Amino acid sequence: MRVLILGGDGYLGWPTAMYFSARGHEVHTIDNYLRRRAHQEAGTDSLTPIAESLPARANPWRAVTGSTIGVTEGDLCDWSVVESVFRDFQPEAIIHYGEMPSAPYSLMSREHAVFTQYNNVTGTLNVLFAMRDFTPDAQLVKLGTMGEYGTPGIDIEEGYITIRHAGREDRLPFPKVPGSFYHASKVHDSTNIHLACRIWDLRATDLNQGVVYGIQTEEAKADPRFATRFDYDEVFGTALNRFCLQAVIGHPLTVYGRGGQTRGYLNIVDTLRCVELATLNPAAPGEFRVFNQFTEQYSVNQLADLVQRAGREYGLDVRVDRIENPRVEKEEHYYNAKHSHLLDLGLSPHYLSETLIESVFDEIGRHKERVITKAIMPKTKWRPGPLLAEPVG
Ligand code: NAD
Ligand code: USQ
Repeated sequence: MRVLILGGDGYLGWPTAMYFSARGHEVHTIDNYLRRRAHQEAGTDSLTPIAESLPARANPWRAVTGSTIGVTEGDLCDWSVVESVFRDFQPEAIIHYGEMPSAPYSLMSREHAVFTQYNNVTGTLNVLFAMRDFTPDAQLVKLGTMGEYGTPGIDIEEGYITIRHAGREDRLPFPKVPGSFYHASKVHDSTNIHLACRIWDLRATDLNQGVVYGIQTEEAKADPRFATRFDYDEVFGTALNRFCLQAVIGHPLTVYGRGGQTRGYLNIVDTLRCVELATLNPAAPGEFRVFNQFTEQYSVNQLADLVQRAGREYGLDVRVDRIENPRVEKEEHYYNAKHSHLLDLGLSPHYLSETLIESVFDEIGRHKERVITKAIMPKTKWRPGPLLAEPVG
């Protein structure tokens, strides 16, 4: 299958490119290095050293495996880039990771909020028009987020809910209450993709993904030049990855507020399998399918406990600090999200265990001299004003 991977230089995009290439698909990637530039501007970096560009990753991949991963270094917001790749490559599947993925980044300033929504919504609109005009039979596999739903006091369904109102009933998109301008950009994308499916008969799967953890995939660990990025800073690092790194370098775990914030989590190897399952079992023409893509639910406190226990086994002295929450979010809440569609398609989850955390510790330990400690404590607040310097409990 001809598979186009948007955001192919990213934490998830690069391992996905290798995964599909290793399985005999013809892979092409697009990326404009937004993530790399954001790190340069902030003085932060990936923990793992990664090759300096997509061609510098794709060339050794070809030398070792004999398979080519095509590269376009360009911006999805630039129509001429999107148009020429769709015309030339004629993708059968488009896997879309190519967006600005950080909630704190989108709350840094007015400019960051505007940029996030412009970048994410415009890039996706360009992709939808390119599909309509050049590859109407192709399918879109789009990375959305569980954060589109927020934390409602009812069970979260997979995309749709049947509502009875004033004596009538309909199956409608599940209500969305996103918690950042980034998460809101994904809601806007979902609305636009759903509309495009209805009016142009496009096929799409929205993968509402939970928080991803882990570094190693089968392909990424085969050669140091195939490594994916691993971020732990306050802007791009995600909860469990940050906690693992903090444990290894002896930094207290940064639990925000009361720590009851519950989210869906999944291992990076399951991300690749979920995307593959969605791609190999496409939506029908006109169908806008939604899968909730995570394997387990944890509160922040439960994650901190797990990392502390695994750390003890590993010989680390792990302290947990409850610090002032820089975000505005519920810190104790009901959370029960359905996630059966990908299991029904054949997903066998890799659940979080202390053994797995210890292998993440190993990998972090190998690069710990690269850690930029000043990048760890949160500075970005949802509401203006200073943060408390001391732990709150
Ligand atoms: P990432 O930043 O590492 O990857 C995104 C890639 O897209 C980057 O390489 C970036 O340079 C590129 N990009 C962004 N805007 C672009 C544009 N306009 N043109 C071309 N390239 C562009 O992030 P990630 O963690 O790999 O996330 C990938 C996708 O998955 C994102 O859409 C994110 O919202 C979603 N997601 C991630 C997680 C997670 O925990 N990592 C969880 C749920 C959803
Ligand atoms: N948190 C802490 N301490 C930290 C970091 C985070 O307590 O050091 C808390 C946050 O306050 C939040 C939870 O952990 O309650 C998750 O935060 P996160 O930074 O790991 O995840 P989030 O901001 O939600 O974003 C990440 C990805 C994003 C993706 C999302 C999936 O960056 O691309 O969309 O996870 S989800 O959370 O399901 O929306």
